[in-house]
Formats: sequence, C-alpha cells, structure tokens
Amino acid sequence: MSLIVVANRAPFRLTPEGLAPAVGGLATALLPVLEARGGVWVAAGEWGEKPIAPPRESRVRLLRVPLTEREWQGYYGGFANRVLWPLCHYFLERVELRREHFQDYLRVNRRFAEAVSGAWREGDVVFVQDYHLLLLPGLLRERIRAPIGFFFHIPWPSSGVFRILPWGRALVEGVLGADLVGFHTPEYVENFLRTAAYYGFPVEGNRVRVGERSVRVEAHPLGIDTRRFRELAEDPGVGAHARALRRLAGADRLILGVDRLDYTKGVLERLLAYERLLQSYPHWRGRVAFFQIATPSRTSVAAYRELKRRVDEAAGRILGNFLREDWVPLRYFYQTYSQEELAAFYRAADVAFITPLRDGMNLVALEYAYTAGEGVLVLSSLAGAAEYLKEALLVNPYDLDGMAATLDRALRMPLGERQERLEALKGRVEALEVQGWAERFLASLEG
Ligand code: ADQ
Repeated sequence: MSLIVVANRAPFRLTPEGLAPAVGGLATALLPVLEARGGVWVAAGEWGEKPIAPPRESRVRLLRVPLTEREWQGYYGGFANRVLWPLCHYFLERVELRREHFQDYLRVNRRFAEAVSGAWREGDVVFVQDYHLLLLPGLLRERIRAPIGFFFHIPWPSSGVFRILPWGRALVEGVLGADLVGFHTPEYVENFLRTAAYYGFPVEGNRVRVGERSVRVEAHPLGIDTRRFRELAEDPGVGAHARALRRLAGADRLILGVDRLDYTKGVLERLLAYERLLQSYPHWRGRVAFFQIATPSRTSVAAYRELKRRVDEAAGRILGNFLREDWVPLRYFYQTYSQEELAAFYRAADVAFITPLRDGMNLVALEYAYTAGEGVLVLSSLAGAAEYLKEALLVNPYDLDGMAATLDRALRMPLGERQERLEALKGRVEALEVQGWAERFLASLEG
C-alpha cells in the first residue's frame, strides 16, 4: 500500500549540487519510508517559492498545493505562526486572534483536502503532519475512506490554555478525523484527551469516541538518524574541524547552544544565564567560552525580528562587560550550518546548553548526546526530550540563577560521571531511532 505524507513543507531543498533531502526531523523520518513503499508527499506551494521536483531517481512523487500570497500569509504567517505556535508553547500574550486568519487556514486546509483526495487510491494510507493542518484529517474523512494518521510535532497545551481559541472545538474535531493521533510525550497525549473531553467527546483510556468511530491517541517520540550521526562522530574531517573550534574557543571549557532563532527556544534567557555564571562564579572568567549558533527563522514575522534585536543587544553587553584581550567569552553565529559542521560543534563542546522555554521534543539535544565524545547535556525540563533523556542535567529555563548553578556543576563534573551519563544517554537516543518512529506509527495505524 502506498503512503501519502502531507506536510506544510516539501522534504527536498536546493543545493549547489542539485536537489537533496531537507535537513531536519521530518524529511529524515519520513523520506526513507516513503521511498521504500512508494508514494506521494503533498506540501504547500509556498507563494513566491521556486517550484522544485524530487530527484529523478526518487520513488517519491511531490505534489504541491499552490497558494496565493494572501493565503500563505493568512494560513502560515497568521494562524499557524501567530496563533497556534505561541499558544501551544504557552506564550499567550503573543497570540493574535484574527477571524480572517482562521478563514484562510480553513481555506488552505480545504485545498490540501482536495489535493490529497485527488491523489488517493483505494488502499493508500494518509499520514498528516503538524499544526499547520489540524483541520485536514476531518476534511479528508468526509471525502475518502483511508486510514488516516496525524502527528503533532509541538506541545499540545493544557486544555485550559487550548480553550482560549474561539475555534478550539472545530480544530479538535478536525484532528479527530484521524484514526490514530500521535504526540511526542504522554503529557501531550493527556492534554489532548482532556481537551477532547472538554469539547464533549467521550474518552476511555487512550481512545476518543466520535460517533461510531474510536480514535486512538498515543505517544510516539521522534528520534534522530543514529547511523548518520555515528558516521559523523567518527569522521576524521569532523574531528579536525572540532579541534579547530577548540582552538578558536581559546578556553579550558566550551559551552554550546544550537537553535532556530525562535522565542520558544529561550536563547535570550540562556545568554542571561551565562552572564549570571560569569558574574556569580567569577573563577570561570577567562576559562570558559560559549558558542551560540542561531539559525535565522521566520524573519518575516515581526516578533522574530524583535527577538533578534534583543539577542544582539544581550550578546553585545556580555562582550562589552567581559571581553579581554586574551579571552572572548561569547561567540554568536547567526547562520545555518551543514550537518557535518554541526557535528564538529557537538564534538568540540564540553557542555550543550539546551534550554527551550517549551519544545515539542528538541532533536538538537538528541543529536548532541549521540555525537559528543565527552560532554554534559544541560537540558530544559520543559522540552519533550526531558521525558526521555533522564541522565541530562535538567534545568528550569526561566530560572537564571538555577541555570547558572547547573552550568557551574556541569563544567566541574568529574570525568567518570560525565562518561557514565553520556553512555546512558546514547542508549536512550538509540532507542528513539528515527526510522523506527515512522514504522511504529504506521504499524499501529494499520494494525
Ligand atoms: P524545531 O523547532 O525546528 O522542530 P528541533 O527538534 O531542535 O527543533 O530540530 C531542529 C533541527 O534543525 C535539528 O535537526 C538541527 O540539527 C537542525 N538545526 C538547528 N540549527 C541549525 C543550524 N544552525 N544549522 C543547521 N541545522 C540546524 C519542531 C519542534 C521540535 C520537534 C521537531 C521534530 O519544534 O520540538 O523536536 O519539530 O518533531
């Protein structure tokens, strides 16, 4: 049976050598399964974007849903990124409720439903991805008799928060068009079940009743491509680059942060915590360096430009206060890197400081734990990954003093303890292997 994957974005990107699979969780998780079974990937034809086709040898067909500028702005820039994204990450003051954005979201979800039902053949399985397409499973249910899976990559918030949405019931009903609904953690499953119950759907165990149907809700944590990251960890080129980064750091210890520049990732709070470390634990001055990598993201949204300004300002202040002729306390790289380059940063760092204010999972934490040679993972307790990476040092990303104290502990951790924790973490990441994710989800859907 063929598979139809539906997501906002296409799984390919244009490189100087031609078309390549996109870097990031979704493409890595789903392309191999789609190649193996054959099938279609349906994605938005982002307004103004150059059309691309899959590489010629691929068994994957790419189907675009062309959107007008207005539709794209309303559905993506408006409802997805100014309503659902901040709401699900508990940034309630950033939520901008506008009826016309919801209308665009509904219209675009309908366009997706038409495209998918046009491509669907009897027996095909449909797998819908993420917060851009909450209404799609319901719209598909009205049109085709397919097994439908839905996976939500970001946190499902507590029902008290979700109820802020005037369209909450319609959105939950849309999700419940699926046969199987997946989240990264049991907490999000629980939140979703309570939300469904609030809107009057009977819940029994992990099942929601919708008329005659029963919808299953399960935790399916996403992992990383462990084989790929093991190769990178052992690559001599990556090793050489890692040593060069250590020389550049020019300090005994190197701390690393890697994120898209997004307000949910806690980059600003993290810089403030590092500043607190330098203030409150002055013996680290001159002995520690912090590299923060931030990938430009959603730069057309004003909130993201404002965040960039504030991060620039904090970085400037830290340098202004602490920089010495023989020591650069902070380097801030505002750019995208290849996986090889990221792996070199992971190999070089003594401490990964990954402190999102909320995060569905956070694959960077997994990538670091799996690739590092001898490192300590300091991880936000509010990331989905904290549910699984038990040997990380967990921090509250809002508590600057707590983060500074934990950094100090991480920097002083004896070798034996570091090795023990990292070894255990690698085992945890192994268990979350990415190919298994899609297979387990689809087996449960079809089973
Ligand atoms: P994201 O919010 O994008 O994903 P994350 O899970 O950390 O967050 O994935 C980021 C990916 O981008 C990682 O694979 C990382 O290697 C890569 N990346 C980050 N910075 C980079 C840089 N400067 N250069 C190159 N690559 C970079 C959303 C949710 C997460 C959830 C995933 C998957 O917000 O919570 O874990 O989907 O479900």
